Amino acid sequence: MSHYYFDGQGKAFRPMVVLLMSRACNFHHGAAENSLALPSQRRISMIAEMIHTASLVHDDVIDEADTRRGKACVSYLHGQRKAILTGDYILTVSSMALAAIGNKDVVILLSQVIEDLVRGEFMQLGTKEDEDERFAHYLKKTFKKTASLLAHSCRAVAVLSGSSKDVQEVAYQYGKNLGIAFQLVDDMLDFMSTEELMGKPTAADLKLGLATAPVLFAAEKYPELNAMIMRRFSEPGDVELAREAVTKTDSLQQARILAEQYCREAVRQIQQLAPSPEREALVTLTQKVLNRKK
Ligand code: GRG
Repeated sequence: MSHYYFDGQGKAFRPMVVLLMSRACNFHHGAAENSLALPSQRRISMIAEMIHTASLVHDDVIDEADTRRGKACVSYLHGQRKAILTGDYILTVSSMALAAIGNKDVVILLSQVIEDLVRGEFMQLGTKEDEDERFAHYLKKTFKKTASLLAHSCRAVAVLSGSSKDVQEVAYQYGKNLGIAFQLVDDMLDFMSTEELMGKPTAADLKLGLATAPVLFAAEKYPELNAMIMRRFSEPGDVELAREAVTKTDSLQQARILAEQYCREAVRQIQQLAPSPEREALVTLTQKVLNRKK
């Protein structure tokens, strides 16, 4: 069961970012001749994907999902108890791999990710009563659920490259901004994409009671959405009305503009490193995140 998702069908976005960041930092730190990722940095890239995969397995239990990556999810096939243990097992093996690197600072960074993932998931279970606090709550949740893993893994490989605190901060800020943009696009795609392409049902967030950026923007024009957000779209017709409000307004465009702002900041950060093919790839990646369809 723990091997089930390691079949090459995921996008492997996190390991790709971590490996590029490793090489960009190594290059910046003076390894111009040979900026290949170190074995410890390669391990971080694998650990990042393992933590991500463990959280997906648990997420599908929480959401009672049927499908993931276009196939039946572990909890659907084997039941919730085995899925929880499978997620625990993947997380355990990733922790063993992390400890084996033997760097205390890196252990602290990646442990923070696990705390953030759980806290982010808890934040998602609640809805802020005060409408003015909802967007800030959403962005904080987004950082914890999605961006923290990229931010902390990028910082970890910068630490392993022997980089200065300033470069470590650049790596962290790149991962954080790219991660928030990635989730904003994910939330847009939930309204735009087809089930076939995403490998999971569309408008899934609304059906789960979640108000993401597009709905929060739409609520500025249609204040009647606020009552639906508060009751987590639980009454008949709520999901359809919210979906309609998103289509009738420019809220998807607003979400895109916000994602673009985060990508611009990611680019501004990474451009502080010495120019290298990997640094350029990290710049290009921000465009790919904005234009992705799945
Ligand atoms: C067991 C570590 C652990 C955590 C438990 C359930 C939970 C707490 C956290 C859930 C976090 C979660 C599922 C965040 C969503 C992040 C996200 C954008 C997933 C989709 O990522 P993609 O598009 O997926 O990169 P692929 O399938 O390509 O890997």
